[in-house]
Amino acid sequence: MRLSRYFMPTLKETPAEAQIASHRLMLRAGMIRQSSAGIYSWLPLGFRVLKKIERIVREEQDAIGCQEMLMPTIQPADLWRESDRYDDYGPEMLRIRDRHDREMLYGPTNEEQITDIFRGAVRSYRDLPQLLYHIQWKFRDEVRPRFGVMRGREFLMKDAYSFDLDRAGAQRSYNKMFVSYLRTFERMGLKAIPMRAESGPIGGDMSHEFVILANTGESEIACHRDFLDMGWALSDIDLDGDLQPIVDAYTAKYAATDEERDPETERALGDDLVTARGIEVGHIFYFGTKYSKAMGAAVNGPDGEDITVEMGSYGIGVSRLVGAVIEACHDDAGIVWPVPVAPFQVGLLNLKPDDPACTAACEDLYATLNGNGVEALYDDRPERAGVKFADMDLIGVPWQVIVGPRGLQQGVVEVKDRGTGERGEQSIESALAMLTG
Ligand code: 5CA
Repeated sequence: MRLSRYFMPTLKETPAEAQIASHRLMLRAGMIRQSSAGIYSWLPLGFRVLKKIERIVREEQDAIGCQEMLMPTIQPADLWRESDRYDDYGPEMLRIRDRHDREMLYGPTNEEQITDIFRGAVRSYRDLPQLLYHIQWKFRDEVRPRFGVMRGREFLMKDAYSFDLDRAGAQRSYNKMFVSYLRTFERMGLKAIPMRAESGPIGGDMSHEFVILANTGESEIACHRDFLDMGWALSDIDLDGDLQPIVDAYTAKYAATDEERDPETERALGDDLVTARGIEVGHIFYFGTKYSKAMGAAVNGPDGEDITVEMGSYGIGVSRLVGAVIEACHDDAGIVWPVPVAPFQVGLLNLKPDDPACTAACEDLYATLNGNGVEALYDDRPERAGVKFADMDLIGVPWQVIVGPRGLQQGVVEVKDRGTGERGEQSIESALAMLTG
């Protein structure tokens, strides 16, 4: 992508309404624009990151055999009356009437919708277990939408639902999701700690929140110090095997969100206790037959008897994660993207676009990077070098290749690692070998 053609409306001034780094940086880097309170448009740069995050989430859901589908954003109110949640949900639910005066709502989550689909389609215990998910926009009319995409009213969520014959099966589904979540967040360069959590309006008796530690987080948490430097080596796990030992290992030590904190355990931990703030990026629930019973979702068992299915639901805040990654990865100059979620891998800075040698070298580099599938953002604008450095630091592309006339005379370009700030001169060939390797 050529920056001269790219729609990336950066801001020099810090927007007054933004209180935390991620909100500030997303506005300044031209990633999002507010439409109304808690509702945002995703501009090209922000949308690229959203898609990268969505893709990692999707790959890790697929890896545990969870099947992707797509349910609508608008749901009929009657479904929510069946589960008794229509009145319970209160003013957070956006209620709509269609032209026939039918009561509809913009879905804040999809338990009712998926249970309705399941009960109409699945008859036999042989068809279980089932794991289904979708990645779809949700609406919750939050009292205090704030911090940009972190607490929005419209937000993108991955929500998955499991259907099992019995509690042991439901536990296996829960464990798959638990491990999948650890892997998902690790791939984004984040360390998300699984914490005992309250299950809230969703109900149920087993629930974990996945929380990233950050000073600007909205949740107050407490955990054992060991979580801070616990190794997260999860790539070689057999996802079809018994995952209970892994779940046990990650839940053996104390980690709890605010509502679940236990003063006695905390006293006993002494110096091993850490209290901190965090961002909830995922939340998983086992709720047994709460919805299946209310809505009549049962299958025929081996002896012809009716078995009400055991369910769980599993959410990831996909759009919130964009902000959460920035909270975890930024410095005074701007965003520092972890490579897997970076909007581009390489920023190519042409320091003198009116110099034919510089431009020829840049065009060559740009074509080679593109040809090797490396996503490059080429700053070919007729701007001062200082502006280019500041913008590229702000948008946080992991590698910068800086091309200027003086270096070129010696046959070298400068390569900067945005993460460490290290910069060094290299021949064009060795820079390319490193970036395309
Ligand atoms: N039905 C369940 C699981 S599918 C559910 O809705 N869980 S939730 O309420 O915890 O939401 C799942 C995730 O969505 C949260 O962990 C959080 O990361 C994200 N989320 C929730 N509310 C918002 C919001 N207002 N803005 C951005 N992300 C949100």
